[in-house]
Amino acid sequence: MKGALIGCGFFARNQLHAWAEVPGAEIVALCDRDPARLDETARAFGISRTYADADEMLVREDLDFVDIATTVDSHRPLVELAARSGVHVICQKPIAPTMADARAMVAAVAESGKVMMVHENFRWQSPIRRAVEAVRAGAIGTPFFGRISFRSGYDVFSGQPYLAEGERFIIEDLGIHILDISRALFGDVTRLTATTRRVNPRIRGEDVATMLLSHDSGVTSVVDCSYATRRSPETFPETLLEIDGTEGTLRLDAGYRLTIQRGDDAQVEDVAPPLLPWAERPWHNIQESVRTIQRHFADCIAAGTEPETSGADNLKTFALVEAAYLSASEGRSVALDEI
Ligand code: NAD
Ligand code: 89Y
Repeated sequence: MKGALIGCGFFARNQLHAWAEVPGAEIVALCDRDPARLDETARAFGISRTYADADEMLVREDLDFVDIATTVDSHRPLVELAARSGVHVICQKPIAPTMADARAMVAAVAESGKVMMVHENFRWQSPIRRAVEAVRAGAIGTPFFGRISFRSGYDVFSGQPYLAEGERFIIEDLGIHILDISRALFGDVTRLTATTRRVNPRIRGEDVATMLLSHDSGVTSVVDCSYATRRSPETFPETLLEIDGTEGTLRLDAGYRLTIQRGDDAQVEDVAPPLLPWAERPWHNIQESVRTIQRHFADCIAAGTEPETSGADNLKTFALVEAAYLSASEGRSVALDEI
């Protein structure tokens, strides 16, 4: 499959490195409206076909898919362009600024008959995947409680300065991943309650969020995230898990240590992700998941199947984001069918 990447910024280089390791897919063109970033990326990855304008690129290039790695405001126009052009599309999270935009994007691609996947990669991190598979296989019986926790003091603003500027921050940027992990573990959600705080005075949005979720399956989960937590060890970008089931417990602790306890028997496993040759600590966990999700996209297109993290599936994760902001602003519990 021939693809083009749109948006040559901070995160795109991970996607480009990963595409080079996806069998059957190749990035043949790049697009960015910033000429310096476009040129630098083209040189770094040896891709000579470059465009400042995505419409022009889709007219001139013969593509099978586009990979959208721009920030959220451009996602809807670019996904709709991909749909009009009849190509498969991967779009970075968060899918859109609003639920109405997100629904329109998914509908546009569905109408075109092509595949849409959201680059919702945290559930594809290998330590998380190991935990999801164990829970789905019944390793701890039927789960009834889960805590999915991401707490850090890592400076994300130096690489992604726009994160300090938006009215929304941690739920839209990071909580979205953690909420998606909760869905991957326990299924869809009926009700959510959230509180938010801003601790860092130099940013506009909230940097702490605590969410309580009731899942259709009967599980109650606590999803908490913070970029205002200074502690040792600094665990960025690890998501920690604590899950109780009818037959045992599962914990994913700091340092990628997975413990599955059934009765008195506790099995401890080191599930640290590999350090790919182009990756760097501490981002290697996220970087490996980029390769995994992109391989999943290519495999689904080849097999004619729907990606696990399809656009349609991601509407349910994005609805949790919207419900969390609504709950926090109105100080009440929100039913998901209100969103
Ligand atoms: P960035 O601002 O560094 O890069 C975005 C690039 O897109 C810029 O170079 C900009 O010029 C270009 N661009 C914007 N609109 C365009 C358009 N219409 N046409 C062509 N080029 C356009 O942003 P980033 O930090 O790389 O983040 C990009 C996306 O990736 C965001 O949605 C962010 O949330 C997401 N992200 C995901 C992860 C993850 O783990 N999944 C991690 C970091 C960032
Ligand atoms: O943008 C965010 C993401 O998706 O993963 C981590 C991050 O880069 C900073 O919170």
